[in-house]
Amino acid sequence: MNDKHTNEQTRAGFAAIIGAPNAGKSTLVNALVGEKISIVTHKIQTTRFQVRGIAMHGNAQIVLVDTPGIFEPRQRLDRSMVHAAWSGVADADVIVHVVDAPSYSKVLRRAEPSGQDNKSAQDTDRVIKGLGKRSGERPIYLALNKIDEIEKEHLLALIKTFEEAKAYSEIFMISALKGNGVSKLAAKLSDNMPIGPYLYPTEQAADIPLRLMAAEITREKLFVRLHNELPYASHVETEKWTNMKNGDLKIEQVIYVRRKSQKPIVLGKGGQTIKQIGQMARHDMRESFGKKVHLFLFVKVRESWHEDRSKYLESGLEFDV
Ligand SMILES: Nc1nc2c(ncn2[C@@H]2O[C@H](COP(=O)(O)OP(=O)(O)OP(=O)(O)O)[C@@H](O)[C@H]2O)c(=O)[nH]1
Ligand SMILES: [Mg+2]
Repeated sequence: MNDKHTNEQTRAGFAAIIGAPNAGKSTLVNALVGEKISIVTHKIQTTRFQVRGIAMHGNAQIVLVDTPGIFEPRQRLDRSMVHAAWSGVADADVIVHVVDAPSYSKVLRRAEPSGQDNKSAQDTDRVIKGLGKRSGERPIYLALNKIDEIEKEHLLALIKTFEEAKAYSEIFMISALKGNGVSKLAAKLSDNMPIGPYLYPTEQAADIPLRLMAAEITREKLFVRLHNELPYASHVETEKWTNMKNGDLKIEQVIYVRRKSQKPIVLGKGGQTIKQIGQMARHDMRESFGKKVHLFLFVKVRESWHEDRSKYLESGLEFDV
């Protein structure tokens, strides 16, 4: 009796966040959750697998499914990432398509878009096409992101273009980074969650194993610290996780690179680079896990880690797609 009463009052469901690489999907998920649960970098293809963030909004629980960017896949890891992104859409109650508004606008206006802008616009068109096939009866919202970096007239022109396409239930203008428009979007998402009991404890912010989250934190620092020197050739694995007697955490991780020549890049002169990566990662881990962390990083060369089935499965990626 009591249960039924609760069910009528609460809402819970899934919102898939999709879009081209670098659109700001993970930034948006973090903003909606109110905590950093998904890693963010200035580089494309940061997110490699589905990460679930959990946001409470009034009496609604929104499970946000952050997905890898959708792009033209070439290699196995690419295919698995794009597959993971679309499968996030398959189970969702609502879909949010995030678009980098300044970048897309540049391409439409032919205002000297960069190669990356052009590529990103093609990826955005790929998402629009893919959504057309998969929408079903569900609402699809467009989130024009990074409005802190676009002029108003260009934004209005962009909205008009998308309105004419009639592909979206509603268009939102947001800055995931600064927070503009985020709560309005959250309200809309919560209204569209199906009525039902909560899917997670209300205080839980993420559904990702802690070992994996720790590996993601280190991968973010690796990307941030090494910029273009180590493009996607790395993978991080938490090998050992020890709860120490004094309450601290001991975390041992391996950074896999594909080539021998990449190992000294990660280590840096006199081990300086890996030391900095470790310091930054340890800082974030302390924030995320609420405990002092003793972090040990090792670098190993494994030419074919990206062809290793187990490395895919542990992060929930499918290998044979
Ligand atoms: N100016 C501005 N930058 C933003 C905004 N949202 C995200 N960014 C930046 O855009 C870059 C990419 O953000 P991410 O959240 O990693 O993008 P993503 O869509 O998750 O990227 P992938 O995981 O690679 O597909 C980062 O440098 C963010 O700081 C925004 O509202 N305004
Ligand atoms: Mg991401």
